[in-house]
Amino acid sequence: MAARIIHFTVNGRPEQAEFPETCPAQDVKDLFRSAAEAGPHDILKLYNPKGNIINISPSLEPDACYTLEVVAADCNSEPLASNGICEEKVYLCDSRLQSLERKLQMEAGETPAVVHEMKKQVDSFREKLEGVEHLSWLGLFKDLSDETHKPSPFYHKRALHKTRKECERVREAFVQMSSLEVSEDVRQYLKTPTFDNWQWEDAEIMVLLQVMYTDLEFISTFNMEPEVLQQFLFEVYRRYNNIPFHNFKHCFCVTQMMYGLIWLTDLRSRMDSMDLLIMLTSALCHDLDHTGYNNAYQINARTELALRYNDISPLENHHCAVAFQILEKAESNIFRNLSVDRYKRIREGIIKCVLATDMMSHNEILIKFKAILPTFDFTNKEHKDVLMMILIKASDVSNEARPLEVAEPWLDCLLQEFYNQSDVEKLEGLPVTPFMDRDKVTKPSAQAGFIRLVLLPLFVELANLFPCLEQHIIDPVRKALDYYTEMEKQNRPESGAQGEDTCGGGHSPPTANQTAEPAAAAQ
Ligand code: BYE
Ligand code: ZN
Repeated sequence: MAARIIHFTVNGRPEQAEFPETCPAQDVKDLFRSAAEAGPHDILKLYNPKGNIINISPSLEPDACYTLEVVAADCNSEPLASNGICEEKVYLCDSRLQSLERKLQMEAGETPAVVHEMKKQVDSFREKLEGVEHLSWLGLFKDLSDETHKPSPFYHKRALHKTRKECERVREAFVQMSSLEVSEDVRQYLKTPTFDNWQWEDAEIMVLLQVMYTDLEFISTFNMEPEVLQQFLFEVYRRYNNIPFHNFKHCFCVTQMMYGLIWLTDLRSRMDSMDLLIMLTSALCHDLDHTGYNNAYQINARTELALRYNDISPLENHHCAVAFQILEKAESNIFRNLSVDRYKRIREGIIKCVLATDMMSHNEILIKFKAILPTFDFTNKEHKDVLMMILIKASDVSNEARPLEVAEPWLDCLLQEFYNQSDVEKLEGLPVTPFMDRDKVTKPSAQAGFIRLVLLPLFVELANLFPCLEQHIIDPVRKALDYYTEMEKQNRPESGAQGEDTCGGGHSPPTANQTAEPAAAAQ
């Protein structure tokens, strides 16, 4: 069978095709398509030496020299010029190849790995959102209720405040109970750090707070009227929000630890009752109207509080301001029978104590305390001020000094509040606080780090001044450290195995930055 050889150039490159004379026209076309490296959707143009477009067919002349051109089906691509090699042509060719590659990738259904990874992260975040009730307005929350929520810029403030009904119920129960005598056993138990807050209802807790004011003889010493104290306690109860951690029960625990420390260290024999009144009332008020989002969030989200307080301890300033709003009302002003001078001193003391609970100033206060320890003098006002700040700070973070059954649920509550914040930070595109990120923090490693780096150094200094705390506070805290260190080991995959990196590397102690508020709270 006679073969025909046709000469042509494609992209300036000389080529020759060979096919039998009886070859079907389609085969010849396919042959030219291959020579031009053209895709199935590309258009081929064949020019004869005169420059006219002709059909690609078996009857092409062997002696002539043809020119083949490829036109991309993609109308954005320009046809390739046919004569000579120049930079422009190479560029066009390259961009055509890229567009072809993209098309091929899409047609072949090949999704790049990075897209897979992003999809996984989006799916997992959606799953998390589906479980967050207060974000239900997003339409993702998996709940049977058919209530429709509208998007609101204040969604994180939803269902935060106590309802009127809830408050009335607790107030009635409290007023009824407050006339009952609290047994001597309970009064003694209330003075110990082993006290279990989880056994008591809110109204009962208010009675216990009343017992503290009574047994420290504040009512008689400061001429407090029982109804005013009750109204004050009720207002305090009312202004703590329904959030996982910084709620009324936390306020009670901190106040109860302060009360316990006063008795354990026999502070009544070393400080005057004004100072004790300042400390107990500060503890009671120290987290008023906390919304469950820390200072870093307030500042990054430019909340009303951050704007009002110019980013300076917005939360603590707010807690304190709410306390004095309550005290501004005569019916709930427990200091209303005190002289102006005494009220001034109390106000100054409460402000100092509540602002000291901002963990941003943790190191500063601890350093001051260490410096005065060797010459500590209970008659020195500056020394006393630092001690009062250290005592409220210690009470505030003292959960781990309590029995394990009491302390562990508190840690779960705190992590719930932290995780919620980081979820909202992700949703709002704000910087995510690392120790609050549920993808980065594990309970045992975070808490072991916190105990080692924050709790023990604080309590050890305090025990230098009050040696009895070694037994009542430091021992249980060390037990908790062992407990979480052991849990951390159990959680950790066998050494050598590839495991999740948790909170700054499970094998080395996490840095204070990742586990504690002091450094991490910095923006
Ligand atoms: C502190 C600052 C703000 C609010 F994740 C609460 F490991 C706290 F960092 N408190 N209060 C008690 C705590 C505790 N923080 C931690 N453990 C506590 O027992 C550490 C955190 C769980 C984390 Cl410091
Ligand atoms: Zn607190």
